[in-house]
Amino acid sequence: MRILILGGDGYLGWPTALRFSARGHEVTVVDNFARRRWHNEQSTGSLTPISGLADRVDAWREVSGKEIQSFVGGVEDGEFLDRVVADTSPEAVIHYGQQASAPFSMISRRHAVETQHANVIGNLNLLWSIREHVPNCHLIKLGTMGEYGTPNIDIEEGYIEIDHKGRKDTLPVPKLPGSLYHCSKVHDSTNIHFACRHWGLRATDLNQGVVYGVETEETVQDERLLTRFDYDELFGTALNRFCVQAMIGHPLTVYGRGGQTRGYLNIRDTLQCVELAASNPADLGEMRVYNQFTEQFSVKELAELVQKAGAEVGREVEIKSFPNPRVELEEHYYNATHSKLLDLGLQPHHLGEELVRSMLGKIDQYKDRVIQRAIMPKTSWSTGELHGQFAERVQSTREPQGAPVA
Ligand code: USQ
Repeated sequence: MRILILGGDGYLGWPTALRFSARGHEVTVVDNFARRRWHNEQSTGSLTPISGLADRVDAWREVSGKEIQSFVGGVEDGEFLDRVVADTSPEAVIHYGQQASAPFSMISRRHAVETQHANVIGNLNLLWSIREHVPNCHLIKLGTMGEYGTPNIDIEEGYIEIDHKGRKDTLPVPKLPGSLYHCSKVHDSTNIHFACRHWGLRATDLNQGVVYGVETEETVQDERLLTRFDYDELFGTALNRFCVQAMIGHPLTVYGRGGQTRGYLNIRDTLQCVELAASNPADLGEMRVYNQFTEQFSVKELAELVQKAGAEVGREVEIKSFPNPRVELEEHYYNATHSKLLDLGLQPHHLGEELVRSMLGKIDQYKDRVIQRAIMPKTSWSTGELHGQFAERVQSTREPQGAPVA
């Protein structure tokens, strides 16, 4: 299959490119190195020493004998993207090429605008390029579980049957995004749904949970193939951050009460899910939605898991509650359906002490590269005195109504 991967230099994009190339697909990657630039702006970086894209591509050729084609440019540039899509004529486009950090989108107006411009306009450009050049192509779009937020009812996979005043319809699940980044993904879903309904395009929106892990089958084959691993307050995600904190003797940064529950998955399972979506394309005119995660955890549960695994490798790990920089529910009901990828054959890697121990071992190799200043959160969802009162009000008006946290 001819596969175009947007964001092919990133944490997930690069290992995805390797996976499809290893399986014999014709892979092209596009990236504008925005993540590397955003790290430079903050004087932070990947824990793992990552090569430049051209060096990675050369290393992969040496290791596997396979070629990955690459283009440098941004999806926000519609003419550039149009040329790439016309030249490569992909059968599937996997779109990771977005600003993926919730805290980044909340730093300032500039960061919010940059996020929504990169994400919403980039995705819109892509929809037009597919429509113009490859209308049969399957768009595989990385969405997020955070589009749904934390409603006090079960979360369905994209659509919900609603019975209202005696009439029924199946409609997109209502969305409650928790950051301006998450809002951008909601806007993308609306635009993709429109393009499928009105232009007959085909798409799979993969509403992914929080990803953790350092390695995949292909990246372990050569140090030059390593993918990036972020642990800073902006781009690092909960479990990855906790593992780094454990290895450098920093207290685990649980925000607030730690009851925040999300869906999580291993980076190896991201690759499986994307492969399953690509080999089972949506129908023309259809926007499928898959909830892409394998297990639910609260932040507190993750911290306790890292503490236990740390003890097994001789580390005394402290768990500490820090004032929550975000406005979010810290105790809530959470039960999200996630059966469609399992039905297609997903074999989850479950998170346990053994897996965390292996992450800690890998992180230990690079712990001297950790920039301590990058760990503590500095980005507040809102500012000023009102923040605390508002966050409290959010919490008290939306306490769970008797239902247990699943
Ligand atoms: N959290 C802590 N301490 C930390 C970091 C995070 O308590 O040091 C808490 C957050 O407050 C939040 C939860 O952990 O309640 C998850 O935060 P996160 O930073 O791991 O993930 P999030 O900001 O939600 O975003 C990440 C990815 C994003 C993806 C999303 C999936 O950066 O690209 O879309 O996970 S989901 O969470 O399902 O929306």
